[in-house]
Amino acid sequence: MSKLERNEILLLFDVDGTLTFPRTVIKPEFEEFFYSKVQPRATIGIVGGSDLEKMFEQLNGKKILEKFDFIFPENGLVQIEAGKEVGKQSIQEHLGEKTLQRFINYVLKYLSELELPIKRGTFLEFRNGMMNICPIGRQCTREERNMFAEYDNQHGVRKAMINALTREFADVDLTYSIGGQISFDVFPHGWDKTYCLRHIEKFHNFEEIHFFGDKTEPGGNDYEIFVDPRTIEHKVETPDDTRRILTELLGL
Ligand code: M1P
Repeated sequence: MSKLERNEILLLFDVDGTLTFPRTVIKPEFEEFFYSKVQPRATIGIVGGSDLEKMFEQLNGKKILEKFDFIFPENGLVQIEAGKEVGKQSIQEHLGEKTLQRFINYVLKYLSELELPIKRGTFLEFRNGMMNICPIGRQCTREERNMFAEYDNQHGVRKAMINALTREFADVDLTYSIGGQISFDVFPHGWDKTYCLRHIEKFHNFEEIHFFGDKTEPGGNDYEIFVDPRTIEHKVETPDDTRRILTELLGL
């Protein structure tokens, strides 16, 4: 059981699969446990692949800006501390418009030639520090999402597309990771979830930084921060695992 003071220990959490079930809202019992028991005992932060809007949707709105000491949307390419945005990265500045368009055009062409059981809208979501590519389209319903996730498990649609992009853009500083059910994220090398540690190290000095995540295998978007020597890693499958580990860690 940790004996550290609140300001000496940082707990960093992935969102999907760790605080919530995939792309769903946090359960009220878990939220109550988290804010009443965990938050008083440790500095807390979230580091998700999603953008801030999706974090609001999944964690019950803007109150997270007050509740969490750190919020790191888009792997920490956007940095929010004590409710205020303190920094962000820009993928278009990093790649330049010419390379960016070469990439986007290839993605659109690839997707236009891809046959799937169904397709909806919003195939490429352009964010601050990354792009999110979704073969079925982000506008699908929950049933359609679950159906595609199953189809992708069997047919490896996302893996095949990542392989094609890796080959085609071997000359470009880009890497790919699967963080959710239906899409994958694209960003420059090193702009994975370890990016948030750059901000933490620069301004803070915690005795221990713990990371909780589910997509910890190579290619998953928790992998790099999970194996990073600066974090103490906790692999979870569901929010119930997160709760169990927190109870042990903090002696709740
Ligand atoms: O937070 C994990 C992932 O959540 C979403 O993935 P999907 O819609 O595929 O379930 C996306 O926001 C993705 O960027 C993110 O990594």
